[in-house]
Amino acid sequence: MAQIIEMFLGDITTLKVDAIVNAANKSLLGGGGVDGAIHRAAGPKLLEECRTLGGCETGEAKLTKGYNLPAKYVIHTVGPIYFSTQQNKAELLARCYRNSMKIAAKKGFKSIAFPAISTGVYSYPLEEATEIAIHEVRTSLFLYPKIEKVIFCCFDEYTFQMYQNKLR
Ligand code: AR6
Repeated sequence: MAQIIEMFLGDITTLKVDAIVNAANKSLLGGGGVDGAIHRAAGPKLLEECRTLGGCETGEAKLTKGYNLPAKYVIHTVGPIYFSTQQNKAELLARCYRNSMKIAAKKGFKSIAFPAISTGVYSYPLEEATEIAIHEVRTSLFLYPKIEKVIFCCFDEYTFQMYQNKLR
């Protein structure tokens, strides 16, 4: 089966895929940015399920249903906070992508969409974060041939351009 990496410019909550990834915080109880958008679009039941998960460590990922979202599931992952993480930032960010792809593979998902994890409120420099995202997704696609499509969802033109350049 052919595997593809696509780019999308816009709101991740509009994507009809098996799972969208949320750039959450350790509490998993919501926040701003993409996290806020996902909770608003999914409805209050998402928060209810998140409360049962006991939070999430940086670099780890946890699964919930998608509720009112067009996506069936949400994979919540927690990226590193760039200026308060001293060591291992790149590895922690890489783990977000790796662990999200691992969950997708385990659940038999065929399509998954990622936001640019950590590059908003958490201030990870976009160029380095993009390189990590692409490298980890490519490696995981090789490991998990049943995942057919990965979408990099970019919320602004600048991020979209960066992914476009790095994907070449
Ligand atoms: N669809 C796709 N991407 C989006 C959307 C959206 N609707 N909204 C924002 N982005 P951020 P982080 C982009 O700050 O840096 C939250 O408060 C955004 O433009 O959402 O990992 C959490 O609760 C940027 O490119 O996530 C945490 O406390 C990217 O998503 C904290 O922010 C990531 O920006 C996590 O910070």
